[in-house]
Amino acid sequence: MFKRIKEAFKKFIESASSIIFSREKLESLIDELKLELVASDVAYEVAEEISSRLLKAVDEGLVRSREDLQRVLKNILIEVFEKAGSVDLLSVARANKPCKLVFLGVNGVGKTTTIAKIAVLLRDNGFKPLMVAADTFRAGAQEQLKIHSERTGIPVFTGKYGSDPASVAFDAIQFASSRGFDALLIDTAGRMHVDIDLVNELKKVVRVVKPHFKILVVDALTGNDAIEQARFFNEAVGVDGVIVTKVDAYEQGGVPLSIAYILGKPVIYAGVGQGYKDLKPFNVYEYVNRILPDLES
Ligand SMILES: Nc1nc2c(ncn2[C@@H]2O[C@H](COP(=O)(O)OP(=O)(O)OP(=O)(O)O)[C@@H](O)[C@H]2O)c(=O)[nH]1
Ligand SMILES: [Mg+2]
Repeated sequence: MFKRIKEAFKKFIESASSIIFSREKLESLIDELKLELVASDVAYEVAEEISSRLLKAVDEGLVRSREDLQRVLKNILIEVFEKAGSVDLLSVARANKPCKLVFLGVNGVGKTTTIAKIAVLLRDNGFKPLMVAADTFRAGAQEQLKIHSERTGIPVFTGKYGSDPASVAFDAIQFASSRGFDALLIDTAGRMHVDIDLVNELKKVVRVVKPHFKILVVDALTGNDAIEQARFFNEAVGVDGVIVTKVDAYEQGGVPLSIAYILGKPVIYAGVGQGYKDLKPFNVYEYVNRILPDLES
């Protein structure tokens, strides 16, 4: 996990250790680091921010040793995540019953699986969740959620193919309140992310549902695409938090950092496998410690 970005930081800190800490030499190492970061799925503006903050620290005389570099880098990374804030989804759900969660994301990122994972998590925490198949566009979308419903025993609300997703979501809300469901997980259509019809459809769903939380699901393995999708959905309907999937197979490492910086919204969970329990709360400190090299090594 996150091998490549860790390697980038490690190489940087090790190369820096073997030189005298002059501005000129550090500057060229920082330039190299920037390129390595971009190759590790760090969005250009984030890599740019990291390098200019590093140079500033150098100019302020804060970087005289390998330990200094490590500390300065750690502070820069933590600050990116602190600016993005943090959200405890279970607290949001407890504070808003019935809690309405809308899931956004393009096809194939793991959106449906993630909905089932969150539904299981909510059930394990005492909620009565209902999954809602508001993707009435794509053949198979409703069946996918039904399969997860059969496997997990968590009910699903479906509508007719071709019907208006917003009206399916609206009906689901009525159904939930009459049956005592206290959390709705609404699956929306994915398609291509440059589709204006999709934007209008999602806007309508959001207008009708008035969700308490809009969760964007992105696939870490798509790298820069995931970052572009984040920008797109955030501009289209606004995103409150992000779940990054397939982190178990992800080596580049930069996607969570880039998303936090670019959206200024928290990464709340990481998908770490195909099972329903393969979902981990995203821990900023753990992530930062993982992508920076250990000083001893
Ligand atoms: N390794 C791994 N696989 C995952 C993870 N999340 C989802 N998957 C797998 O990714 C594939 C696609 O997941 P879906 O949930 O169907 O994705 P989707 O975004 O709903 O896709 P469509 O509805 O087909 O567009 C499935 O084989 C999932 O098991 C994860 O965190 N790790
Ligand atoms: Mg799906």
